[in-house]
Amino acid sequence: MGYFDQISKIEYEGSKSTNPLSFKFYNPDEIILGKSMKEHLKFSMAYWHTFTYLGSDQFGGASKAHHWDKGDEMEVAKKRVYAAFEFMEKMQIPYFCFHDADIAPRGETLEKSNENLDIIVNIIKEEMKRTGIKCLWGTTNAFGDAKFVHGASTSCNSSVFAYTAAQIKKAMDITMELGGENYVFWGGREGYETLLNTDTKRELDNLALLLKMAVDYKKKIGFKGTLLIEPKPKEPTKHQYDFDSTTVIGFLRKYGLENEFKLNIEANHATLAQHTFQHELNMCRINNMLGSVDANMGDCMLGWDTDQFPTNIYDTTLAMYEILLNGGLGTGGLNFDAKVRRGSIAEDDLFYGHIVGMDTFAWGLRVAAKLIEDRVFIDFIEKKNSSWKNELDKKITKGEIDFEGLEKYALENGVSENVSGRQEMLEGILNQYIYNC
Ligand code: XUL
Ligand code: CO
Repeated sequence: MGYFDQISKIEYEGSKSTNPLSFKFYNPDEIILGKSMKEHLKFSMAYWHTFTYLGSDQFGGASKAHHWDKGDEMEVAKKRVYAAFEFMEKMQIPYFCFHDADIAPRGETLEKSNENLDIIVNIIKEEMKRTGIKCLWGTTNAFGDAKFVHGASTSCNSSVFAYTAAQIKKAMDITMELGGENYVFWGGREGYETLLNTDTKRELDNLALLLKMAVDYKKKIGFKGTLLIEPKPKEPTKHQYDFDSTTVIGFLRKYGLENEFKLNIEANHATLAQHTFQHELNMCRINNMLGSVDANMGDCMLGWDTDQFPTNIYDTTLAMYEILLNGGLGTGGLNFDAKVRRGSIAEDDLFYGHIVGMDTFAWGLRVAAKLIEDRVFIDFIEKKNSSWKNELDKKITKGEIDFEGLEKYALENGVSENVSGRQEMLEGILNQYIYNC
């Protein structure tokens, strides 16, 4: 007997299907630009939102009572593994991501917490073997517990720095044991509330020190996965140090860590930083730093991280556009860091959330591939920049001309005519591709 006996495997039925428990656009084996949809998209389930989050918010407690959540903490943790793998199998989701604290209860001591982790990791390993489902990435939760009140690696308390390192060490060990393809750093408490009590220089130096130690440890144990940093501008702290992609890239370069890390870009974090999802992906792509994606969306009426399932086709199209131009995500994938709403209390709501997310990305992939095949924006951008293909261009880009030379050029030639940016025309074409694909 399983935990979702009332639901059978979700299959592709096409866009006209009236069966809500089917894929309308996600057709895993369909080939797009020479690769199957499932290879392009590498979907992953976030363990925390799907199997640990029970609906609590600032104003109320749990709203969801999952029927497998019965027994003591360890029994619940074990049952959740079986429920999670059955869910992923039925959803055709080939990967999962986890925090240490999602999969096993914390014990009274670090030793006890690690013991609990080892027990659950063994069960997860068996389920991975049985199903062929893989681990996209693991991480540690160094933000929830009271000890992280002043930060984790950025804490003013050096014993908290040590504890953080110990948690990361164990989380990296188990991620490696589970064959994880990446390891993520999201600094939930690595930031500040006020500069009146914060030594930002020391905190940033310490964050870099911790990351350096993590790189050393990765090499020592032979972990082959990619290390990823996940930017977020605020929440839970007022200002998070890993504010957005360009801040993180600058930080990594300052401390000589740019070749050791890539970035995990989350859609809702991008919009909290007042950027589009596409902007963040684009900044990573042009810096060769795009590692993986936390696929979700926010609510533009709200100023916090609502972590909703992605349903906006415009955003997924432009996200997949950047991902395709990047040549894919390498070891990364599309992790649904998304939760069904507090009021979505039925167990099958977990399916509807993932179905709409997978379908929206699948359609986005299809549109993005066509936009690239037809070179719609590529050719336009090339044409717009065509003035950079003359003699002046060569001198500027090769550093063969200085201010005096440029002044001479300006005095002799003035400025040639500008071309139109044609934004509205391009937006119309984008809509046309979305409708017709
Ligand atoms: C928080 C968030 C995290 C990270 C992993 O906003 O996105 O869940 O993805 O710690
Ligand atoms: Co995330």
